[in-house]
Amino acid sequence: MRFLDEVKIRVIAGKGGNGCMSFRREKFIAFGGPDGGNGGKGGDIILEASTERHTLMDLRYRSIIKAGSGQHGGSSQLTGAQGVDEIIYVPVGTLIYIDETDEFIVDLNEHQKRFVIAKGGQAGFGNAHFKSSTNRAPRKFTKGGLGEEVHLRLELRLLADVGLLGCPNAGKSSLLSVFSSAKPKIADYPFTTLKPQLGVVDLGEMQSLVVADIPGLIEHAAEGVGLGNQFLRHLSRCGLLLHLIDSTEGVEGLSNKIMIEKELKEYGSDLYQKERWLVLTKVDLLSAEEKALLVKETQSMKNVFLISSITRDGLTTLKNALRQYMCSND
Ligand SMILES: Nc1nc2c(ncn2[C@@H]2O[C@H](COP(=O)(O)OP(=O)(O)OP(=O)(O)O)[C@@H](O)[C@H]2O)c(=O)[nH]1
Ligand SMILES: [Mg+2]
Repeated sequence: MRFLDEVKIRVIAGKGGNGCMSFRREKFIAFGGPDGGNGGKGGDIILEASTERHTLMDLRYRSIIKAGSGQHGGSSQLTGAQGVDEIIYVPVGTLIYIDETDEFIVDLNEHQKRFVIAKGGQAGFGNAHFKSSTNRAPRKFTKGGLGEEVHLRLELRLLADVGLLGCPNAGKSSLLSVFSSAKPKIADYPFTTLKPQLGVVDLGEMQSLVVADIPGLIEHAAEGVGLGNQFLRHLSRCGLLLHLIDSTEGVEGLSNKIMIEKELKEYGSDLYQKERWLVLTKVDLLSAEEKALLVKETQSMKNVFLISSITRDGLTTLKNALRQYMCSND
């Protein structure tokens, strides 16, 4: 299944029901008077965030979404029923934009947060409404208004505290799998991860944090190469990025670091400016000398961690640092 994190839809709120033109006809009453009822208001289009949705996938097949129309008014002052509202459920973290202008409208960043994106048309008035002391038999009535119509772009940005960043095969998903109860796919070929995944890391003492694992990045990702930069947006809400580098790559690993930093810069200053820690993975594959050399090389750098998701080496140290980071950012 494809992960869909951007979708365009057209929403049309319901039409208002027309007012009715009618006069009371009763056997022994000569002039019964106007009794045409008002129409019902058209249904609204409402967007609502839900933790039960994880992608925008189901909206892909619903490019036009309409709310119910209000019913017309009837005689005997009968008011038409209101049109049924249409509620569109989206994942928590969905941003709503007007497609044509790219105007940002709302960030549905909390479960059950709602927003009326298109209002239903107003109800028409029946002729009874226009009755006055000077006009006792109005023939006037109004039609219901059209519902609002909007073209929207919905963009999903995952809500995570910490984002994992790195080249394909760096060991991102492996770290997520030992850190959290998430079960991402892990394999020794690049681009195993095709869609972002979240995992909750238990830090103890009632504390937890959400980690986002995104597909691997390669050179020119910011211009759309590989799986492109579409997934970088999911890191935009993370406070901290863990930059994972395969420690067995040696010097080449360092050039990958520079490459990824370049991609971040090109994607936008926001990501580049985020706090970033260096995590050297797969240290179980290094000889004692190689490991010692790596420690020496990175000695002067701040926030460097050497880990192995297989032997669990260094994981406690990393977790403790994350706990401290979360406490200081509370
Ligand atoms: N020996 C060893 N192998 C590891 C370790 N971490 C990951 N691997 C292996 O490295 C390969 C890639 O791991 P993944 O976790 O799938 O890497 P990824 O960064 O998620 O890769 P993409 O999803 O393709 O971007 C797999 O074969 C893992 O078993 C580790 O700490 N030690
Ligand atoms: Mg992966």
